[in-house]
Amino acid sequence: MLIRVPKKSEIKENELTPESVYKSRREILKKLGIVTASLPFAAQAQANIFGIFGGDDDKAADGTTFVRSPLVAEKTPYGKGLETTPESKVLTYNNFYEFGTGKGDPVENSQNFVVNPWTLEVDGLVNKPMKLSYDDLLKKFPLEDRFYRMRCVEAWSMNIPWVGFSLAALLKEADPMGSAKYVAFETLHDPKQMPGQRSQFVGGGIDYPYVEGLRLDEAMNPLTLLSVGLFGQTLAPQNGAPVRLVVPWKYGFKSIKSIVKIHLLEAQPATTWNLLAPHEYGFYANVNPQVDHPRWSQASERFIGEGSIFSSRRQPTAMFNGYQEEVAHLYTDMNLKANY
Ligand SMILES: Nc1nc2c(c(=O)[nH]1)N[C@H]1C(S)=C(S)[C@@H](COP(=O)(O)O)O[C@H]1N2
Ligand SMILES: [Mo]
Repeated sequence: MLIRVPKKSEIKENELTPESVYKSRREILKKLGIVTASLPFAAQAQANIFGIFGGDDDKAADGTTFVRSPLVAEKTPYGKGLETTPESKVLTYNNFYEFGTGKGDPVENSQNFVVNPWTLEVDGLVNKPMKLSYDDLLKKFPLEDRFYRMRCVEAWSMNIPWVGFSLAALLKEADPMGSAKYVAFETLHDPKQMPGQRSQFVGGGIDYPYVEGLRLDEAMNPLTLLSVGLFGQTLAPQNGAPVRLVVPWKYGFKSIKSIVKIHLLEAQPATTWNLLAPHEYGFYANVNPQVDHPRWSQASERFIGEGSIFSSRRQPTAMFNGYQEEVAHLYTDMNLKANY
């Protein structure tokens, strides 16, 4: 994971404009009746004639045209009191190398990604293999609001209100065999839709499909979420629609996006970043301020909140990203430095 300094041309309008100005522009557009979750092409052209977006940018201010749907979810106490990262940043500052390695590439290259129909297959060492459709993902398990901290290994963080259900609920339904010890996950492989899978250069040298894994007890922990939404609506493609993993006590690369396969097995599965740079990215990847990345410190992080991405505040990194009460017991006999 390289830390790239974005070129000026890659910086989104909403990173350069103070949030209040940016918001009031959206308000003006709303009053004019020409801004919705997805701005129709004619309205975009009209907005450009008005010079409201400026330059030759023909997209809505947050860069999204994909249509998301509202979700009904049960409120939960997770994340009470956390400061929310603005939705505009969660939607435009992303890592999803299948759509390019720049933070603005996923939103730019994924708006036509097809998420319905979708099939998520659950197989391997289970008594009841399953195939879930797009509708199953949204309706089979009761949805919950889960407001979690998210910490990328690159030392930035966000607080994101997810919608989803515990991975444990799905695994219980599939009924793991006694021999199952690990869970492997796989992202869609579709070079036609994902430019990073067509070119090693665009895709950051990763061998696709992107794969991840958890120990079965980590997968069964109540915190481990299969997310189908954020900010009360279905996921946008750049965030891993229609279904992605969220493991809030681990570095973000464990939270694999756009999953098509969940496979239970006996041996520890291979994982994408570990294959690419084994001495930098381990299988466990637990957030830990005392275990530095070989090329940078993990003691503190840049929290992405209101205001410019470049002026975000530094804050100390929390052990297990603040979830030690929920997960420390999983690692009592483990050397966390050796098992990074
Ligand atoms: N398939 C896939 N999943 C992925 C990635 C990716 O490149 N491909 N990037 C990971 C990384 S490094 C992070 S930090 C999170 C970012 O999630 P977000 O963009 O929704 O905040 O997604 C993770 N899941
Ligand atoms: Mo990350």
